[in-house]
Amino acid sequence: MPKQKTSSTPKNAKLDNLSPNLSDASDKAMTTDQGVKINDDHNSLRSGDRGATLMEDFIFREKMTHFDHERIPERIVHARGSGAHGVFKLHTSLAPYTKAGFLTDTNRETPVFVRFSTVVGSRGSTDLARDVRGFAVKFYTPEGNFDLVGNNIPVFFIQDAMKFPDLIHAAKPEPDNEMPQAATAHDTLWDFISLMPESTHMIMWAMSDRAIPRSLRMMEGFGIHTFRLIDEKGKSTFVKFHWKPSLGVHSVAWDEAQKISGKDPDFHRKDLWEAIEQGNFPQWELGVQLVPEKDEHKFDFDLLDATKIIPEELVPVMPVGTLTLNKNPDNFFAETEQVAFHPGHIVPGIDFTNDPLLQGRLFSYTDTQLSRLGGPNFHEIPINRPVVPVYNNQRDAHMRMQIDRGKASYSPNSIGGGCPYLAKMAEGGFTSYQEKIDGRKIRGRSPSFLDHFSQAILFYNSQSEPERQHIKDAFSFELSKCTMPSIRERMLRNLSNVDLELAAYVASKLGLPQPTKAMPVENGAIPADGNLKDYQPVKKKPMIEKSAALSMANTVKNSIISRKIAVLATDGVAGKEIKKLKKLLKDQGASMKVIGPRLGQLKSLDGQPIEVDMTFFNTSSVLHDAVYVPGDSDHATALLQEPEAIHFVNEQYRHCKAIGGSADAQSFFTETYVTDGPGVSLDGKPQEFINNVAQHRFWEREMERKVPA
Ligand code: HDE
Repeated sequence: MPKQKTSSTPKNAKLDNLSPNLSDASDKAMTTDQGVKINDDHNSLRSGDRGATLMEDFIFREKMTHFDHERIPERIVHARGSGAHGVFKLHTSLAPYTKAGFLTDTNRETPVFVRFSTVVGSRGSTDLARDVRGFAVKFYTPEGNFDLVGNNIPVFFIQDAMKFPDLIHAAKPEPDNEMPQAATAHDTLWDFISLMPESTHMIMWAMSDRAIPRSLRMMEGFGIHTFRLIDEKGKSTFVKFHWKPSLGVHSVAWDEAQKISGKDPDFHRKDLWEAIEQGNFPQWELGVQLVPEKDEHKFDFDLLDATKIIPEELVPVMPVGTLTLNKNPDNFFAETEQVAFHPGHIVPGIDFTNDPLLQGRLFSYTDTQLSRLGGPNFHEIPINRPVVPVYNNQRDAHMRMQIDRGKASYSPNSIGGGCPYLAKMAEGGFTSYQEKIDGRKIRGRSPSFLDHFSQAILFYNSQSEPERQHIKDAFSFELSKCTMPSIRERMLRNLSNVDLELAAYVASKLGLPQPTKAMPVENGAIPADGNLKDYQPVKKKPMIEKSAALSMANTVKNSIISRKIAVLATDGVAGKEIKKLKKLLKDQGASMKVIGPRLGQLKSLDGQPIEVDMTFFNTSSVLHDAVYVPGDSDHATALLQEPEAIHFVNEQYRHCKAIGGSADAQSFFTETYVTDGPGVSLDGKPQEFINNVAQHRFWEREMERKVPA
């Protein structure tokens, strides 16, 4: 048997804290877990050719035992994820506000590991579910690990962590039949949402296209909660963290998302992996919104309320550094699955606020790792290990890796010379911000948390016309899947407080009477003997009417980097045209795939063979960003023999993508729904086509013409 070369570790950006644990079996003999070389791994030990297997077969038993225990519990939420390594480079020092080295030292490159995730689905569920995306970043700093455990939506459904188990129980598949998987369009979720008016702002985002991203590389990220930055002197400044993607924020169409879920459930995961393999390293700018301590109460919302944003018009986002993802994990399980994030992993220079959602999270994340990763030593798993050594008196427990020397495992001690000693502040010892707190012990909510609609209204008012239509359609879709009329009606009452036209549209799709005025809502958060008045939602006049940053229509649209362009072809295609287009696209960072009736080569008009990358039967229009149909006219007519090619182009039209064609491919287009209009260039001008690709989508097309693809 020849020795097989296995894939070896890529040479770039190997993280120092992982390297002692990297394993590469190239040119190595197989061994047992005890290091004994194995001679036969295909046959178990048995008594004679046809006899029973022997208990003494330690090689079989070890292999099978390990296999039997391969799975660990998946995350309760955010089970489906994709990770990547990268680096964070600061360009603007925040030294006036914080002493955290990675936010003050512009010469530093901080290694990071990022995990993106969906929230509701199981580990094997589809990437394109309508859902919030997790955006969790672990910074391995010399002062210890800092985790920014955020989402791609800047607010959250609930204000108090106490309601999180309820929210998740409602969102997950229903308990009697475990359906539907990775979907919110069902009774229990909307039952809960309709009884929790505080969720209205977030549900507007979740029903918007933000919940169906084109790519994990094209999403914003948000720390959501207000945190604190702490400077050398102990002064605190409130901060919200933002990630802004260099490729802009883009989404797919809902019909497309549902089809991708069937055609390629790994669509996002694959997209991230391939971009990194191809050297199209995804990038984000880290931005901060800073609010001086004295301005804490200057807004018409509470900074501690996680259902609110600080509009960028009130406090601009200051870009401070760049995150670049440049290396795929070597092993999904060891890294992406075992990584343990925690909003409580902070470093000197950063501190918490009293946001009741954040406060609850500070308990939950360590607790969940105990059952998910099997004990309190999960920080020793290579992906979780800080890049600095760890010294303390924590000892023992499952799977302890560190071998602590000496007799002293307590403090104070004299036997160990008092070590590990306590670090003074001047040498980086963490001290908590000394916030003054003076209050009664209560279960309750501050009246400053009771405005549940103003920012939902602000969000809706800030959307472009097509974005609003998508929100209307999403509510109509989701609520139509609820079987209980009372849930739909209650939800309409909440929507009537956001926008009457929105509520009326959804009502019309649900066959319900259209609300003509804002209707009273039910608030399930009212305690049994609580003061009802205190818990009624209040509506304030928002400080601004619209915020440009909330609409994806205003995002970056200047690049075709990493876009996937389909070229439909069959025998007789104009080969030179394809090659020219391929070069043009490649020069501008996009990739082109020839899609034909079979794998192998096509005979081109000019005699040059054209390699087919994908076929009409193994790919789909929804997996490509744009389509081009080359000439000449005979080829275009021949292509009409492929019904999948016609469907391909119609579907691209329906999903509002750029469509290009050779001037002599007209005969093909006459048999499709594609004639002219925004994003359609059929006169063989490749640069015009490329400019259209950079625009991402032409949503206005949906308003004009419906295509039954
Ligand atoms: Fe999480 N969340 N969460 N969450 N969360 C978890 O921790 C929790 C919340 C977020 O890629 C769990 O390791 C509570 C907000 C991300 O590994 C768990 C509350 C935000 C990830 C948990 C929240 C998040 C998690 C499950 C309400 C955005 C995935 C497995 C107070 C700011 C991290 C785990 C990864 C994961 C609890 C709300 C983001 C159970 C109690 C708000 C990105 O500990």
